[in-house]
Amino acid sequence: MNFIVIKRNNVFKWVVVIFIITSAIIWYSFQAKALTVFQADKTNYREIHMVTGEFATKTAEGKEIEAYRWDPGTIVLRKDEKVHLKIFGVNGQEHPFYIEGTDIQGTVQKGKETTIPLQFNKTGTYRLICITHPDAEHNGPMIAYIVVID
Ligand SMILES: [Cu+2]
Repeated sequence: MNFIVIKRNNVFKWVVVIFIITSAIIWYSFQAKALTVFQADKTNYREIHMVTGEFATKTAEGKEIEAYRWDPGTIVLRKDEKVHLKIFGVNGQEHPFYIEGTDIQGTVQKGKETTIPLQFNKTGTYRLICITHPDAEHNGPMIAYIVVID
């Protein structure tokens, strides 16, 4: 018959071995968890929310002036980051838009949310322009700036 004999002077060695194994398991579990969170961030789209707004007032002469706006007017993305830009139409019936330097285009309608998938592989500033309200002469400028950084 074979017995596992733990000699008294070996007890300290066993404690050290068990301590190292336990530490390794805890460290590995923590690493695995951290990695999962990182991967989730990589595959999920980050959501950025925007609305269409309107500034309206009267001048001293009683003339009504107004400007439609994307709000917020500037958003920041990382290069290659996957983002869903969700724009909800509040003011104005309809805002047909395009993003300069891309083939992205669409329309935001009152009471509806438009989702625009974004992913830029080049840094720079891209303008989201409403075709109906591109400048002050057309109740704008309804332009938002998409800033893509490294
Ligand atoms: Cu507009």
